[in-house]
Amino acid sequence: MAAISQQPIELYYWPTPNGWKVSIMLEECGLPYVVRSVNIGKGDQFKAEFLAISPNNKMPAIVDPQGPGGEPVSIFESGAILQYLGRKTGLFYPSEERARIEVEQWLFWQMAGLGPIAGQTHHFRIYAPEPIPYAVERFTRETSRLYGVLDRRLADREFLAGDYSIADMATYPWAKMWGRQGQDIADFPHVRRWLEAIAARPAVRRGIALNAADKKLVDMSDPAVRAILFERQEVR
Ligand SMILES: N[C@@H](CCC(=O)N[C@@H](CS)C(=O)NCC(=O)O)C(=O)O
Repeated sequence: MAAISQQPIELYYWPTPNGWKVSIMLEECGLPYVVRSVNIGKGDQFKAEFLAISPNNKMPAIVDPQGPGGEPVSIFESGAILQYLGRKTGLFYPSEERARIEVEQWLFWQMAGLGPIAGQTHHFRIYAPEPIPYAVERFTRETSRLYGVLDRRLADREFLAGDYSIADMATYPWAKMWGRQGQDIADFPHVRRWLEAIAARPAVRRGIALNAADKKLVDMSDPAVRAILFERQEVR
């Protein structure tokens, strides 16, 4: 393992699937960290100091006071953070090129596929102000297709890409929410087995439990919260 920073990493975080990817990785690696809460229901993601780190106004983000060359570095986008932490620690992200390609394919499959599609599925099934059947069907069906891809991938292997890796950590927090995505896990037995194996990991439990009570602070039926999350376009 590479030398690990003794100064805690600052984790800009709110307890959601994208936040959990990074809290799980930090816990798995045993890296010291401190949480900087980003209450996305209150609009913390639009504060100038956060935008300086994460210009896309989304968490998670990190600041590692001992980044490359011993100098601080900030990173946004959960996939980039997982890769960085994997390189920094030498854990859960192999350095051998073929093994790394395997992990990256599935990491990017989550980042560009399952995450955004399942996010829209949540939106149209749960948060849209009125039902739009075409959108609900379109995203639910595409989510089903992605679970099918995941199930076939997991049919003959324990984890997505070789050993347990950042690809599994990125995918698990979204796949564990299959119920909200209109899926029946009985249709995907290999996914179910994999979800259970990952859920049993103590570091995963700690990562998912991180500041879990904060979730109650965001009431998605509150018009002010909905305006921040679904209508706000610019920094004011
Ligand atoms: N691609 C980004 C997505 C992050 C993301 O969507 N974060 C959401 C919460 S899960 C957020 O911060 N939303 C606040 C907003 O949209 O204003 C990543 O993986 O880091």
